[in-house]
Amino acid sequence: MELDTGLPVVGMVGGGQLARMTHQAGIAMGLSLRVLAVDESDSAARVARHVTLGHHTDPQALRQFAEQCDVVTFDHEHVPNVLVAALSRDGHRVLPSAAALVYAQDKLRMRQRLAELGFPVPAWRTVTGLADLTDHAGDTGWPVVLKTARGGYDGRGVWIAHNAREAAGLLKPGAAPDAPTMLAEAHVEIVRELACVVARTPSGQVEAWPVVETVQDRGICVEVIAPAPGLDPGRAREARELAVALATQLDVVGVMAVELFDTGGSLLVNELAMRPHNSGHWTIEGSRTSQFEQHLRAVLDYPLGDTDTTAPWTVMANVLGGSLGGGSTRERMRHLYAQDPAVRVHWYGKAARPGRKLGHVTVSGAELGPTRDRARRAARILSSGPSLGDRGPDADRADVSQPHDSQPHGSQPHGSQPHGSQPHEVPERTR
Ligand code: AIR
Repeated sequence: MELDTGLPVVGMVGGGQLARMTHQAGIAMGLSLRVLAVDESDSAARVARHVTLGHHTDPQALRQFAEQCDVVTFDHEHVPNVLVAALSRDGHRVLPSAAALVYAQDKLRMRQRLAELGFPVPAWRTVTGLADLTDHAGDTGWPVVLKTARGGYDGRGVWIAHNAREAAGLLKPGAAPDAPTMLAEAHVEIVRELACVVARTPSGQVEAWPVVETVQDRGICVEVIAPAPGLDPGRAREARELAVALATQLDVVGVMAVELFDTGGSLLVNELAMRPHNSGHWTIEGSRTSQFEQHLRAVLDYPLGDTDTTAPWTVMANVLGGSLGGGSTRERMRHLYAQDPAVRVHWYGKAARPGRKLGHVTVSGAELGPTRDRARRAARILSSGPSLGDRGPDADRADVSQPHDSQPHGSQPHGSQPHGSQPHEVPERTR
């Protein structure tokens, strides 16, 4: 407990954007999140007051960090499960527990447990060698999805083999590890991907947000639409009930995201995450309680907040690094705010790398089409700079081609290729 405020100390292992946004939510709750970060330039380390530098795989760093905290929680799944268990054995309060977290860390364990509990999952099998992959294809047909059980994220650790030759290339005979660390899954024909984010307290209260549609590009989430458009109310109820039941049966504490495949006729569980999740970023503006606040409430065993929406539609679009375009980040921000001042922007303070999540934007509205267009356009402007088509809803009102102040950064006309001579891909670092 912080002696001067009388409030508990929450520590998060990992200093990424999820910790950064959790810290932001914690401020209003009187908290000042402790962060165990690898580097002082990590997203949350740039903004939190109490940062410990150390690696999430170092037992001593974890122990010393936990000693400063009343409760320890996570910004990613990469802390070895045995170390999470060791912290609890040493008497530290760690949430979610190692026993629950393993199902978000190890896809094989997750598939086995969910199948035992009777939750719907794609056909799968453990892969210890090429024969398992080809046998699986014998049952489900090609293509077959090959996944690493541990450590994959944002499209990494997932491969698709369309035929035996490709499978052999992925898994050379004799090259498979001794312990089963891979799994094969049926390549499910899906209509779209959905997600249901829930939070659960140690006392067993569970709240779910509306089911959302997630749009992926090469394995990376690029857009989230809340609620999922055109989802049959019965199916939406089924997804929420499934997520609530999963959180309860796996004894999860904190936020959990359940990624789902919508096959048209049924729902299948794809993946689990036990932390705030990209598919819940929309809740900062689009729900009465954000997933970050809810995660803190849950790990502190406070009663959970209301998950009702604040608008008929909310669309979140990620700003990814890597696309070449003109203009500094400041110019892009000026352009975006001039075009569409109601867009909510969240930068994570990260250096740009291709495909890296650098920030996101959120737009709420009464009609899905324009709301989605605005979110997409805003993300495009921030990641690649404005293009000729980027005339926002207020374009006639705000003359974005003539910024009103004469700062040198803003003096370029927008909408053509004026910045081509000085491409600037790396966003300015923000504090
Ligand atoms: N994260 C964790 N699992 C999935 C995601 N997106 C968040 C966490 C983590 C950060 O992404 O906040 O710390 C790592 O981002 P990056 O770009 O450094 O890989």
